[in-house]
Amino acid sequence: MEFSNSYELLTELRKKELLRDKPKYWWPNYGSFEVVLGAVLTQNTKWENVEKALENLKGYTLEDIASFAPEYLAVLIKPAGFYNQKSKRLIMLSRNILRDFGDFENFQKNVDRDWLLNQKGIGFETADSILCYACGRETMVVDAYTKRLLKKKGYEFESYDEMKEWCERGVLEDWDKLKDIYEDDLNLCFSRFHGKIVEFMKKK
Ligand code: 39A
Repeated sequence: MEFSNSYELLTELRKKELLRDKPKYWWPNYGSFEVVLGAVLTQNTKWENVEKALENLKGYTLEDIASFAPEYLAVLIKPAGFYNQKSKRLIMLSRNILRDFGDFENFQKNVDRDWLLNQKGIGFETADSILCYACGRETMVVDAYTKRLLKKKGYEFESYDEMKEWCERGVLEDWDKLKDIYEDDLNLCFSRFHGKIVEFMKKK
């Protein structure tokens, strides 16, 4: 695979039909509170373990998680690892969402990256996952898969944000060629681009 900017990388990945059987925005249950849970649970573990934990959380709302005892939530999310730490962080995050935004819909509309980065245990990748896949914002997630793929092709970056900007820049510069494919929806394009990178690297 040869590319000299992120538009060319996306074009190469599109030929591989990596998301054929996946949801439209790739992340399951896009636009829901479950995405927030998944974004925290996927830290330092495989997605397949996150799926097991999410299965145990099916039907629980933001309000439920905020009211759980840490020991109870820890048992439910055990498959995702680091369960005591993740349990406390998810409860605190849920309580802070309710305190500062009142409900999940208001959180989706009004949260920003700084608010997320100020929450315990939320770094750049988790914050951007929540913004992109739970809140529908025009921002791209990059991760260890992205870093590994780009490094193999000779691209190395000083920071998370530099790599993210490289991924976003090529798409924005050639948006006239992409906008019809992605229904004039930049969030859809960034969602699928990240998803394609992950699915491509998982097959390697
Ligand atoms: N690593 C991952 C994933 N692998 C994933 N899916 C597959 C669906 N998600 C949503 C997040 N991180």
